[in-house]
Amino acid sequence: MRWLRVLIAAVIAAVALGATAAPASAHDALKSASPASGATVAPPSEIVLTFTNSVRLPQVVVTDAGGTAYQSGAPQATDNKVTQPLNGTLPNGTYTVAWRVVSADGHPIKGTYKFTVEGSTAQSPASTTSGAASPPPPSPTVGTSGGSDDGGASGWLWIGLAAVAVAAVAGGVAWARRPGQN
Ligand SMILES: [Cu+2]
Repeated sequence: MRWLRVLIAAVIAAVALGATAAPASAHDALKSASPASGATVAPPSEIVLTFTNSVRLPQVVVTDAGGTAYQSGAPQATDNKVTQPLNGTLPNGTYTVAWRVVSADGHPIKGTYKFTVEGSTAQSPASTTSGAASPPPPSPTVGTSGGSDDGGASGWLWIGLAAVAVAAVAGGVAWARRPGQN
């Protein structure tokens, strides 16, 4: 009945490998934003990001097409909302909001989106003196769209599961190959 032992060993290995392929639990995500992604609006006074769960340690950078930053001060995180005040009245143009937060499960999540300002009375800095604006602070994000990082504990969990799978395969093969009754 050696074939039966090999079959059982294969099943053990398949179950162990299947366990490692189980999907990771979902991260929190950006649920909505004001101004909304792709919206054309009058100059907003602040950016409000609403997430699917409580978030911490928010970073928000709002830049125009020329790279001038318009966020003012630090963003505030209250439960699942992040509010980022803006610096004065935004001139007409397209703006990019880059955000990064730590979600409830400890994973950092980040993303960017654009909105457009119309009907503003403010002058664009490009049409006044150049170089007057302060340089933008370091961007909190290098992503170009909504994304997430799996790292830290999650990475070690995968390594642990892989080790369990390898041990199960080795154990199953050794068991199948053991000398014994025919
Ligand atoms: Cu997560």
